[in-house]
Amino acid sequence: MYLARDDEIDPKTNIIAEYKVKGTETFERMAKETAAESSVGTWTTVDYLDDDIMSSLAARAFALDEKNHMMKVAYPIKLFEKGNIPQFMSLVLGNILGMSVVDSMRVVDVHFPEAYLNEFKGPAFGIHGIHKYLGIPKDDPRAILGTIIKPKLGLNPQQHAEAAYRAWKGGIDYVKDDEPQTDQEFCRFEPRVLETLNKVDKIETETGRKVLYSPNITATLPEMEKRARFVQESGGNMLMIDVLTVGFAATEYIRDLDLGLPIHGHRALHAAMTRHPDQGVMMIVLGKLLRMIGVDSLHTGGLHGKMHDDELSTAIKIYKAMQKEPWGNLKPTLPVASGGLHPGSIPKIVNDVGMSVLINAGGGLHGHPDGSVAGGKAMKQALDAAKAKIPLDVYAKDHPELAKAIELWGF
Ligand code: CAP
Ligand code: MG
Repeated sequence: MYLARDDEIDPKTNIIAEYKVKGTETFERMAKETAAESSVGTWTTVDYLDDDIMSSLAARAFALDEKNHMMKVAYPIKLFEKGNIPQFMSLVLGNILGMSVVDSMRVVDVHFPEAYLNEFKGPAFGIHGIHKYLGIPKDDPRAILGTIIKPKLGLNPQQHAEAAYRAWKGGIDYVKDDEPQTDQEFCRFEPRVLETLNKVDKIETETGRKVLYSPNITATLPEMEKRARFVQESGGNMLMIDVLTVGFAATEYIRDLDLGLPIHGHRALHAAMTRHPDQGVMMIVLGKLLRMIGVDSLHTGGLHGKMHDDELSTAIKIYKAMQKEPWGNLKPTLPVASGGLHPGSIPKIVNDVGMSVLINAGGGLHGHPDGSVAGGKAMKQALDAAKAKIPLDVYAKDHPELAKAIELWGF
């Protein structure tokens, strides 16, 4: 019971999860308890659990690899309500991570049959929709350059909008609010949105370029809907949500309003689940679920920045999972590199994960010795150099803003 041979598992009718499990119990016992607790079993037998239920709904552990502490569990697709991510998470990422029979458990990856995947809407825009809005040709993509208004908090709406304008003036495509910026008395949401959207119009009139601004609507769900509709009515072109602190259901609710605004997903809180090497849920799992519910762009790790990342090959896997096409009928989610990045980071990032990415620099743009406009120029120059495959120090010889950025932050 609760165990199977690899060749008995049909990936078309099972969701398959990979777990890293450590403990002092026998590996087989931990595997069986995991499959039982996350499907139809519990800690002791109960009369009502008959053969029919077992044969149709019992999860089965397989591919037990004790040496590497790895196992897979096949979950019959019938265990899951179509289109219901919270229920999926309660089963596959739920009780089992707290069972005392294991010392630790980490959800390493999850693989979905197309039949389950295609019950979700996925991103309304995704990579290609955002590229199209910005006029980036599908057959010649370039990284999208973004910034976060810094300081993280404290600017008033006019100052916030001015900092955004300067970054766009320098040549970047996208500005976001910082993740803890919502509707505080020093910077109320509505005036911040209106002031900054005025600058969107200004820059588009001045340069003919399309630019994006994603106000952070993170709040209670009724308030998020109110703010999202305010952005839409004010002529906004994107939203931002701290998708993990508001939750998957709330994020999906906003996406399903179909307001015609791409959703940028910030992943604050993820480190509580992703960072520990033996306990929690890896970012690739969270990323797949957020792509399914339709986040258009999602932070996926700085690769070469200030925040903790798994080893590079593991971090790159997340980017590939977001960019993967086809993946059922779901559009690809734009992966976002951020955290301690600056112009010198750009060639390494596009070398690792290609051009279908968004690269965000907050301090690495607004901290430029000559200010935010120069910071934006330096970012753009670094991307131009990367695209032309010219080393940054060579390109910097006749690009002073880049020269100053790499003098200060290196590359
Ligand atoms: C980056 C950032 C982002 C982090 C989030 C910050 O600012 O705005 O929230 O990148 O981390 O507040 O630190 P800097 P991740 O560019 O000034 O570092 O992308 O790993 O989720
Ligand atoms: Mg931030």
